[in-house]
Amino acid sequence: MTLITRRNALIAGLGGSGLALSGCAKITFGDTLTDNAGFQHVLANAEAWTLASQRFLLSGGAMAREYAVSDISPRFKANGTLYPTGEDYEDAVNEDFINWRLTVDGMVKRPVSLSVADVRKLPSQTQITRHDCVEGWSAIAQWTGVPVGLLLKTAGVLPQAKYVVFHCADNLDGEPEKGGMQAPGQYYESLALVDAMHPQTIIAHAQNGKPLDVAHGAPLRLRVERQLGYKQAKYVQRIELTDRLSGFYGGKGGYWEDRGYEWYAGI
Ligand SMILES: Nc1nc2c(c(=O)[nH]1)N[C@H]1C(S)=C(S)[C@@H](COP(=O)(O)O)O[C@H]1N2
Ligand SMILES: [Mo]
Repeated sequence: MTLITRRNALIAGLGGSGLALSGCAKITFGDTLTDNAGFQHVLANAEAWTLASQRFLLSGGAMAREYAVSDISPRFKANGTLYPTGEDYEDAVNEDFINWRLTVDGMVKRPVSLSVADVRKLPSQTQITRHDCVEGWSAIAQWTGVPVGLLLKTAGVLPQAKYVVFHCADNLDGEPEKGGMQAPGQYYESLALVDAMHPQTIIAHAQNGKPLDVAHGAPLRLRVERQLGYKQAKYVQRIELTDRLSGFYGGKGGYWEDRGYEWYAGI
């Protein structure tokens, strides 16, 4: 079972990247994307990423279970922020996220800034996985997106970086009944580099074959498949490399971590 899953993931990874890449190369030449240095770097690194994920799979790294299309839940509950407050997000929805940027910066050699359209043109992968929320519900969905590892390789992670911080667009109220530090705050999450580089860790732009809807994190969200629901940051705008988590928000590496949850939320 595990072997078959790995093998399929490997084939999907190789085939998917190769196909998408040749498609991208065509689009890129003689087109405005040529001016986008970040985008060019991502394409140049797609092959390096494929090799790296192949090595990971062959070395026996633990993969989250993947499911069949028939297992997809008819309804996937939305949780936490369902619609970020504020005019900026409202404007972004109204203009179909054309001015939304995803930046990769901090302890990197070459900061990257991508539009959602750029992200959609990058080599994507698709995985059907189960989401487990600590509140006691689970749901299976298919996610399509760009490996975070590919984005990191493109930006060139500096040797001193240890963590990857995901900044989100929403402010969430505390939930006093859960105890801990309950002031409202900006949602954010973070991962150790090894989990960010995991071949199933992606910035997803589609759920069940359709662009993400607002309740599920439009236009871009994190999927880190071997961890719990609260790590799956929605509305991601910025990916920041750092050597310590103490300088961010409450200092514990995430909105819920600052309120008492575990930082390493392995399933
Ligand atoms: N930006 C942001 N990301 C978030 C949250 C949130 O409130 N804001 N809630 C988290 C929690 S607790 C869960 S279970 C999942 C829910 O994702 P869904 O709304 O797509 O089901 O998103 C996680 N990521
Ligand atoms: Mo959750």
